Amino acid sequence: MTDPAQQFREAFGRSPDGVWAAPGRINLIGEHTDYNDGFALPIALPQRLTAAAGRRDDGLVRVRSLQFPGVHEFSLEGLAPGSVPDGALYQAGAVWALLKEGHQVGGMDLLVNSTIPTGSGLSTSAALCCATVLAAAGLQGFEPSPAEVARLAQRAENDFVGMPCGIMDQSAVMLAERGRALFLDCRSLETSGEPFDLAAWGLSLLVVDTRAPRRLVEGAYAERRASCEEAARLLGVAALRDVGADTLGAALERLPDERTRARVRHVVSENDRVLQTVELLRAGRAREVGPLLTASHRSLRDDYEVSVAEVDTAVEAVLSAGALGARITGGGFGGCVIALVDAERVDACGEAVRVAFAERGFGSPEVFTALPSQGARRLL
Ligand code: GAF
Repeated sequence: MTDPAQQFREAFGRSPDGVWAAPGRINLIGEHTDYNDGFALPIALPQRLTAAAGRRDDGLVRVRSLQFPGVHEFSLEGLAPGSVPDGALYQAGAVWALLKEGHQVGGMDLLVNSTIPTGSGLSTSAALCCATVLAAAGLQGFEPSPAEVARLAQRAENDFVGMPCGIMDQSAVMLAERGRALFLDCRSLETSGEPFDLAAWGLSLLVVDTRAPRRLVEGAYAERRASCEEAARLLGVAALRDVGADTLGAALERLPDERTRARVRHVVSENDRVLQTVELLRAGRAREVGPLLTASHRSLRDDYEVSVAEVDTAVEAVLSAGALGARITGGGFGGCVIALVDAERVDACGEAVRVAFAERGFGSPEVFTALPSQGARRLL
């Protein structure tokens, strides 16, 4: 990626006062558990977004992105949900969340550049919100803790953008460490860095960006969340986190319909799979994580109903080419598949996906390997 400060100079004709970077993420396991107060295990990607920012003294925020045309401008004065056009929505949400919580924010020019594939469910939006919170606060000489930035960025998406996401993506963006997976308890917000030394294990993490258009994402996501909250209410618990895998059978009997039972079955079994995965990683038994990934996929496909044909095709293709396990990652309805594979099977798995996609008449997928990378930080 070329120098973000130089790009800022070219865009705005002056030097930036600061530059921040925020990565994309993939979630190893623990999907649709975050808003159920459960567990997740994401890593940060090497692909990242940079935000170069320069102060303005007129209360305006001007945003340029090298991935999208045009300059988008909004005023700090009267900033409110619904008042900003799409081109600067996430940046405005981040600024709004800071203002709403009583922090000082000034006008700024902001240049965004990203190597995170957009529209692939790799959390460009969380990276953008986190980077903007960091930039807007940093220009005022204020450095919120990484966990605080994650919370503000989630608030921006929930209350400004209108996406009722949990806190997994923002936590991964802010708190992930190089070479480790981030074990996240979404109730206590406690985190720990877990061993994820793929090279030492002779393994690779393959990412298949199916490039399937992500359909119905926000409405269907909100519907899943509402149905989990309703199930928790019916079961008399604060959140589905409070239903243990050992009492799942009894809990399911108390639910009124098969669809709700399936949603609960996914969330409860997925939390259990995260805990099992963490135990295996700590014991250095990473290969045994494979079947848990595949079980997670089947659960997301059949019980949570967030998969699509392209994603299922990629999962089955890598498994038939010898992957140890594979699953959809992220919110679903399109997006990416991850697979845990022996390092020497990477090419064969990638080829198997390409062949399967060509046979089914799907567009070309993007296949790459990922190493766990560092969370967001200030570069300049
Ligand atoms: C999306 C959301 F933004 C996350 O909060 C999480 O719920 C995820 O879907 C599913 O695990 O990425």
